[in-house]
Amino acid sequence: MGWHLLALVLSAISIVRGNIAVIDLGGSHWTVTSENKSISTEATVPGGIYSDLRRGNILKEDVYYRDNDLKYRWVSKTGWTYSTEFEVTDKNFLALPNQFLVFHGVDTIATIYLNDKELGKTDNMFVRYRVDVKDKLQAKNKLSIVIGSPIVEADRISKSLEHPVPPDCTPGSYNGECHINMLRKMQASFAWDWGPAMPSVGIWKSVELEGYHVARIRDILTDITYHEDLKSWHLSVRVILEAGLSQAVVKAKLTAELAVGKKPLRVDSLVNAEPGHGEIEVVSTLMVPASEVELWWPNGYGEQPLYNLQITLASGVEMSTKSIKIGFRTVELIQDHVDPNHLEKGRYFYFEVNKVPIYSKGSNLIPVDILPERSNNESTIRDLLVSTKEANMNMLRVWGGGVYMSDYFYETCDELGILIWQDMMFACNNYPATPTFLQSVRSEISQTVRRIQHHPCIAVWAGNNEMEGATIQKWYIRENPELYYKEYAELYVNTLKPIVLQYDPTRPYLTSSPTNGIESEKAKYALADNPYSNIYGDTHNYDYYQNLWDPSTAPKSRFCSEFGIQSLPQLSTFQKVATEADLASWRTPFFDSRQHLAGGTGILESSVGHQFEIGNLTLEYFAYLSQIYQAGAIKTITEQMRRDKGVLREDGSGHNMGALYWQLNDVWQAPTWSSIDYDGNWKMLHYFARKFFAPVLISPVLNVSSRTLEVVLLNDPNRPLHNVTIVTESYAWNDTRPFRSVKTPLVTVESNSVHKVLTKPLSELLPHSAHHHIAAYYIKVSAVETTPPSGPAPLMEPNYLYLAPLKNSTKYMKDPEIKIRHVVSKKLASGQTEFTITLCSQHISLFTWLSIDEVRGKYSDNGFNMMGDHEVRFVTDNSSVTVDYVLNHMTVMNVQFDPAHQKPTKPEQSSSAATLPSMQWSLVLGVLLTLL
Ligand code: BMA
Repeated sequence: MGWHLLALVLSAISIVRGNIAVIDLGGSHWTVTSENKSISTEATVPGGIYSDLRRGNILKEDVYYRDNDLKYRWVSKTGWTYSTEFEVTDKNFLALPNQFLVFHGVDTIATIYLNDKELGKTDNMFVRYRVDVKDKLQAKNKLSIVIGSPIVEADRISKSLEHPVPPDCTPGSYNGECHINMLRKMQASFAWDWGPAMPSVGIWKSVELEGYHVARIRDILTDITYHEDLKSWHLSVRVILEAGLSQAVVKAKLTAELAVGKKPLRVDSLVNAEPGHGEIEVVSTLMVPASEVELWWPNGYGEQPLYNLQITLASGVEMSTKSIKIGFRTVELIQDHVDPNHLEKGRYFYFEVNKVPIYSKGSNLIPVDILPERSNNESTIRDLLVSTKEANMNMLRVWGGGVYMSDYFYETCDELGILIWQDMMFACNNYPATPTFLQSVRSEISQTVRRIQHHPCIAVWAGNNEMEGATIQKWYIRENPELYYKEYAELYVNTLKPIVLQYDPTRPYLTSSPTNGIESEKAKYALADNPYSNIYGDTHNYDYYQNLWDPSTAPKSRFCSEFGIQSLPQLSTFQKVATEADLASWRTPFFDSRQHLAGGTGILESSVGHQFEIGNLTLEYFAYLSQIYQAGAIKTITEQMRRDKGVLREDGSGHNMGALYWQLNDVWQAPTWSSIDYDGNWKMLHYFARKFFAPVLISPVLNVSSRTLEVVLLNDPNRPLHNVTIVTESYAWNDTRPFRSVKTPLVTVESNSVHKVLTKPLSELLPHSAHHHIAAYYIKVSAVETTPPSGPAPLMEPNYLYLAPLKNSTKYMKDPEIKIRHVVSKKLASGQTEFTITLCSQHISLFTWLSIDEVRGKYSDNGFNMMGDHEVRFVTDNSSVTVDYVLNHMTVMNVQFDPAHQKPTKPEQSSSAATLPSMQWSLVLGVLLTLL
C-alpha cells in the first residue's frame, strides 16, 4: 500500500516504514503567531520560537549577541500558537482503524486543536503524546498547538500549590526566571551558573501522522546476560507494540533477527493479545553462542563491535519493522564493603565491564544548546563525542538539568565506547509531589527508559542532580523539612525507581548524584546524613579558594562525578557576540552579565593569581592564563585521584575509581567550567585531558612534609608493558640540560596496576644551594618502552612538576626564543587539511599555545612545554586556509610573555614559501610570537 499518496499541503514528506503509514508533518509550512496576534511569521517544525523569530528577522540580532538574553526575554513572556494545514485525501488511509497524531516533543504547556476542536493537552517536553484522530481527520485539516508562556505558566502552577516548593527563583547573578521546577522542561532554560535564561517555546521534536490496521513497533528493550556454563549470551528482547485504543485483539507474527556470524539468528513469536492502554509487550529469547560475537568495551579497553537486531511485526495485512544495534557486554556497579571486618571503612564504588574494573574517566555533558531545537544537531553532537573519545575519556554524565539526549547521541556513544551515567532531568530544585506532576513524570521516565535502554553505552541511571544533598542539608527548605523529605522519597524512590527497574533490570538506579549509593537506599527517605561521604558512593567537589595546583586539595572520595573551576574561552569566541568596548577587559558590563557565578570574576582572578601575577593584562592574555590555571588544576586533581586508586587509608578513604570533571561543553560564550567552548574550540584543559586520562600515566608528586619526590606509574587494564625505563630529570629553569637524571628500569608492568616507581628526597635531585630556592627548578618525567609490539617508543608524553607557584619562578626563566622552522600542508582523505608546524626554542617554553586567528581546527597538542624542536599538527575543515595564511596569522603564546607590556607589535611579514627552513625571526617583546 502506498501511503505516499497522502497529500500534504506544502511539501510535507511521506515516509513509509514497513507497511504502516508514518507521515512527517515537519517542515517550514507552519506559522507561529503571538498571543495578541501582533506577530505572525513562518515557523519550522521541529524548531523553537527563538529560532523562528530570528529567521523571520523579528529578532534582529543573534540571540546570544551582547545582552540579548535580557532584551529578548519578552519572547517567553507571551504565549505562541503554532499552526499548519494538511490534506488527507487517500481513502485507504482514512479507512484505517488506527489513526494517530504523534507529538514527539512539545515545549511545554500546550493545548492541541485539530480543525478547531480540542484534541488534548501537553505538560511535559520530555513526553511523546499520541492523540487518536480516527474520524477526526478531514480532507483539509488545520492543526494548531497553543503554547503558554513558560514564565507565566510556571508562576501560575506555583500559586496553585498547597505549600511552596523551593527555590522560588534562580540566584540574582543568573539574570534568570522563577519557578522552573513547576515545569517538566529543560531546567537550565530559566538560566544556570553557566548559561542564559532563554525560556524556550515550540515543537522541538517531530510531529507525525500515523495509521495502521493492527499495531506498530515502538520500543525494543534488551536484557543481555552471560551464561558461563553454556558459554552463551542469553538475549531477551522485549518489544513494545502500540496498538489501537479499542482493545481489539492483535494477531500477528513477530520476528527477531540478530545479524551474527554467517547465518543470522532468528526467532518467531505469535502475538495473540488484547492491548492494555493501547500497548502490548512481547518477549522473545535468543541464545547467542559466545563464539559468535565479540565483546563490547569502553573506549581504551577494547573495541566496540555492534550487531544489528531487526524486529518485524507481520499481521498479514501490513508490516512494521525496526532495527537497533546492540553490544555484548556486562556492566556492574560494585559497592562491596572495603573490609568485611571493618564495615566502618565503607564501600567501594566502581564499574566493572565484562568483569574488568573500569576507572571512569570523563566529564559532564550539559545541554548541547540552551535552545532545545538546536540540542539535537548531529554534527555538534558528533564533534563533542569524538572530542570526548580523543581525550581518552570513557564516560560522560548526562547531567540532570538538560534534556534526555537524541537517539543519535546514544548511538554515537555506543559506537565510540563512551559509557553514559544518565541522570533523570531533575536538578538543584525541589519538585512538587502532586498527582498531576507525578503522573506526568511517570510517562516521562517510562518512555525515556524504554527508548534508550538497549544502548550498551548506558552504565547507570541516577534520579537527579544534587537533590539528596540539597534536601538533607536544607539548601532551599525553610520550614517543615519532614514534608520535603517525604516528597523527595515520593518522587525518586516511589515513583522513578520502580519504573526504571521495571524496564531495565540490568542496570543500577542511584537515587541521586552525589549519593552514598546502597547506604543512601537504606537511610530513611533515601537521604543519607552526608551524601558527600568519602567512603560511600560518589561526590561533587568544588573549591574556589585554595590553590588547586596543590594535590592535597583533591577529593579523597571513591568516585568524583563533579569537580571543576572556571576559565574564559578564547577571544575569537567572544568577538562574535561582543563589541570591542565589551572586550576591553574581563571586568566590563558585558562580562558582568555573562558571569553567572556570584563573585565569579573575583574567583577567576584569585585563581589565576595563585600562579601568575595579574598586572595590566590584555583580555586575551588573561583568558589564556585562566585556561592554564584551569587545565593545571584539573590535571593535578585528576592525577591525584588516579594515584589514589592504589591507596586505602586508615579512615577507609581512597581507592578512587572515577574522575568526571565539570563540564565538557558550553551553551554560550561566557566564563564557565567547560573544556570545549561554544564554538567547539578545545580549551587548554581538553588538550590536557588527553594526557591526564591516558591509559598509561606517569605522575610525579611532591610530598611537601618530607620534601620527597614520588613518581607513580599507572597502567590501566590495557596490556602489560615490557622493559620500561622511567626517566626523572630535575632542571634549573635557565638551563637546557638536566641537573640530575634518574633512570628507573622496570622489566614488566602488569595490566591494571599502580606502582610507586621512585621515592627520592629533593636534596638528591637538586643542588645543595637550592634548598631555599626550589622555585628555580622543575621536574620532568618521561618513559620509554623498549620492547612494545612496534619497537622502542615513548610510553607517554613527558609530564612536568613545578616545585613552587610559577609566579615565584618567572625570575629564573629565560627567553625561549621560539622560531618556526617550517609549515607544510597535506590534504587528508577526509577532505580536511593538515598542517605540520615545526617550532624550535632555545629554552623551555611553558604552556605554549598556538592559534591561527579564528580558524577552527584541532591541534595534535596545544598548551605544551617545549625545548628544542617540536612538531605540532593542525587539522582544519576550512579549505581556504593555506600555508601562507598559517604563517601570517599564527600566534604563539607562552607564560614568559611579560604582562606589563602591551600586546607586541608584529614582525614584518615573511616570505610565503610552503616551507620556511629555520626562520630567524627576531621576537618582539621576547616571547610572545605573533606572525603578521
Ligand atoms: C554543580 C552542577 C551544576 C553547576 C556546577 C557549577 O553543582 O551540578 O549545578 O553548574 O556545579 O556550579
